[in-house]
Amino acid sequence: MKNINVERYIDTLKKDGYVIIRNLICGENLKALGQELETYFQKTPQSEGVFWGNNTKRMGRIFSKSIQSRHLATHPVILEIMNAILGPYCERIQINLTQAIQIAPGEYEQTLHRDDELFPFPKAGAEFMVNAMWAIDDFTEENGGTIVWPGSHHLETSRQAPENELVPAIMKSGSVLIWLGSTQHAGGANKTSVSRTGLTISYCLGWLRQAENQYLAYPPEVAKNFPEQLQDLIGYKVHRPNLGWYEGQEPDLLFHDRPDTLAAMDLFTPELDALAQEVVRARIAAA
Ligand SMILES: O=C(O)CCC(=O)C(=O)O
Ligand SMILES: [Fe+2]
Repeated sequence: MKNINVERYIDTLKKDGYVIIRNLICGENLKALGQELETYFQKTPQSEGVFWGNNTKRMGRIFSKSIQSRHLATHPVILEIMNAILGPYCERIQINLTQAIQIAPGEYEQTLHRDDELFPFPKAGAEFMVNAMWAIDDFTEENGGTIVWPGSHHLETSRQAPENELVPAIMKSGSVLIWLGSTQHAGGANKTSVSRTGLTISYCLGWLRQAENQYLAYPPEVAKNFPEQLQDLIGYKVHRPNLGWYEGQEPDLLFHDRPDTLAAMDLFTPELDALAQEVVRARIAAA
């Protein structure tokens, strides 16, 4: 792997609300990824609606459609960045959604938005989600490269930005654009004669509802074949304390067994566990 100064990317992401990491994947892996996605794009109808676009194809459930995408989701550089931004607000981060996006010639510029508008709750300075957009094709100003409003994560939500403040994320195939859920951005208009393909892998705080229902996208009989790190990110691990259990236990037990009844267990953080034990000890001592 390239020697990458991740700290520098994290600093830029916090300051500008977005960052581009150039050429993070290349060669055979990149080619295979493009081919895996293209096979499904050929069968996928156009999306519908003014936000998702009528001249765009969008498909989810990407970890089932592309083996390469599983490596991208757990890329150590990406996870270090995601954990740096989201880690302070949760016990573990999780996948929010996967969406491959193919913007066809003639598509209009998308409405400016913040992706974290999904979560209608005051954010109090916290980040709730962060997106990674992998460029499958080169992203240019003309072909629908994502448009970002730098610094907008500090501003009020607006559907319009001063024209000279919008920046197209120009990047070569194999690069990745990362932006905060609070950064205002949009898919660009495609003014060329060929489509632009990108793959979004979005991450969020482990205690939120995921935009793409991960347990329906990857039920246990599917997810059991994924690498363990990806299984955990999808959500087959409890967010401690006690969020997301199956019969009071870790949901990844379903990869091996499906017992009819189970003992419910405390699924606490070590700190909470120690505190709970301390309370009981003190009660016993006082009795
Ligand atoms: O396709 C893109 O470049 C970005 C799309 C986007 O921001 C979205 O659909 O939320
Ligand atoms: Fe978006």
